Amino acid sequence: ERKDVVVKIGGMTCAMCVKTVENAIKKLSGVLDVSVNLATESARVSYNPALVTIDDIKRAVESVGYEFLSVE
Ligand code: 9UX
Repeated sequence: ERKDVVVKIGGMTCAMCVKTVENAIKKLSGVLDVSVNLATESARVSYNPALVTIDDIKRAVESVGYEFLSVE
């Protein structure tokens, strides 16, 4: 199973921020694909909902110091 969400993220201001957030989300097993966009301050995440929850993604973002604002 595969689910796609777009998550609004606060606090990213440079390309390194983007990489940090991308890597944090990628580390979760069950995440299939991540693409973080600085201009729109968001991350598109494809994941297996049997293995990963939105709350896991939230914790991953917050653990590296950024804000999880909303899920679209
Ligand atoms: Mo994006 Mo942070 O720089 O020191 S990684 S602002």
